[in-house]
Amino acid sequence: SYKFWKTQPVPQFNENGGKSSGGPIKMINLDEVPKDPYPLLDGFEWGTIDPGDEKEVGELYELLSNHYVEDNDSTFRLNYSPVFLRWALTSPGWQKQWHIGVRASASQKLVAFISGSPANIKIHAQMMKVTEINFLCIHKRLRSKRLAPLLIREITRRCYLQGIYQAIYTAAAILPTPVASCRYYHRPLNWLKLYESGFSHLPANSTKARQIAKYHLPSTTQTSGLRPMEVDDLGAVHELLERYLQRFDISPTFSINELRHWLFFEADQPKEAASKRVVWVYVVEHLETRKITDFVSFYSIESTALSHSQHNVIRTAYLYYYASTESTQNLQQRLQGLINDALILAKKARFDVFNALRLQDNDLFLEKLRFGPGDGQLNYYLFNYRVDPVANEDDSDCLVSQRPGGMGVIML
Ligand code: NHW
Ligand code: EN5
Repeated sequence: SYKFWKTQPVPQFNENGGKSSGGPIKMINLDEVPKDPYPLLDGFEWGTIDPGDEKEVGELYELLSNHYVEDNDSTFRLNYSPVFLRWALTSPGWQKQWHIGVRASASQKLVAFISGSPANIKIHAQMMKVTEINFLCIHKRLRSKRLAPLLIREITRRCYLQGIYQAIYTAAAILPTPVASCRYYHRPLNWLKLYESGFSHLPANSTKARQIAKYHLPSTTQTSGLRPMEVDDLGAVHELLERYLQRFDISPTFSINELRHWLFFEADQPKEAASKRVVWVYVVEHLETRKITDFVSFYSIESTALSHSQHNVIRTAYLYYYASTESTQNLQQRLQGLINDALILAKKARFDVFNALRLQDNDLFLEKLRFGPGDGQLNYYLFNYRVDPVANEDDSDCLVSQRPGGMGVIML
């Protein structure tokens, strides 16, 4: 019945048939924003996590690796690495006070967390500074005590005090009210391991050998001019991506500096972190003009296998941003080639599966490249902003846009 969410400036499920027009839901009066943190449960205190402090990142890693998101039947739990967390929490403009922890006063043990990171998004023609909320997590023994609403209220308060009145977030949970809802698709790279760990089933009419053959990939990439992105490509990739993202209903916009962080964070990492790489980026350089015509990227998250099996972890590559200069009539073929190369490169980097959501232009290649629908969906939400009802090509009875091309935002 959404006792908490009913009180928040988000569109409610039954709102006047979706006729209200787009814009902020509530104007925030700074005089009414509390200047002090909300009181916590007895025995607990607010703290922050400094992503530059190895010990504190270790504590956050410990909390998330044991208590963060699981799939519907608890076969796997997402296991974001410490380097990944540092990457996610240190984008340009990040603030320590938006990485909020809750500690047990006596032991100082970290028992809950929520993070906010600054971002800019474009909704239709409207540019907006927002906070991206992520890594909301409560220790399993502290669940169902209404601590989540408290964390959400506290980060909201801290955003308001910084003059940020809107937020974007994703969740598998269904809350009032998604702006888009995207299914996960999975492309096996190491089918046998996925099968042995309960990630993939053996279809009734197939055999292990046929499944392995079905997902076989060539050992070398096929797009001519494809190479790892270098720092000097940043300007070209920035231009390419900004142009490509323009046509989505909701999309992020990046400064060059932000894009350097999201695509080139690795370069700043100590050498010993190389095995824990988080993001892979490739560009296509035209052999004659030397122009960058396309790029593709993916990032790494492991999942812990929770039921005893011969495998402890699944290594997953997630499709991240990509862009192409190809015009509509050639885009499909171009993307099929480009993403297939990403599959080949991910397999070489020893990933077990390649994930993508049904958004952006992914419909142009998912089926052809043998991605299959997963059992999970990701819902996208905006806080304190109503979006004009979005045209829906799939299902006119559904409030939530399933139109794949409308969503350009990717969240980690
Ligand atoms: S989604 C990942 C969320 N984390 C997990 O699923 C980890 C495992 N689960 C847990 O740790 C990515 C707990 O179950 C959590 C809930 C913490 C999920 N988002 O404390 P109570 C993100 O990080 C509502 C929002 O008793 P709990 C995005 C629920 O509907 N609300 O539950 C985060 C109910 O409210 P209702 C969620 O199980 C976005 C209330 O929480 C939710 O002990 C946050 C119950 O609270 C979810 N994923 O803890 C919003 N799951 O109204 C940001 C449940 O129904 C908003 N709930 O009574 C913007 C803020 C910034 C604004 C700035 C302008
Ligand atoms: C915050 N920014 O449900 C993000 N994963 O489909 C947090 N299923 O991996 C929110 N259940 O379908 C994250 N295999 C929300 C996602 C939560 C995790 C989640 C789903 C997504 C998932 C797998 C494993 C299911 C295990 C049993 C799945 C089928 C693969 C098959 C391969 C061959 C072709 C058909 C599909």
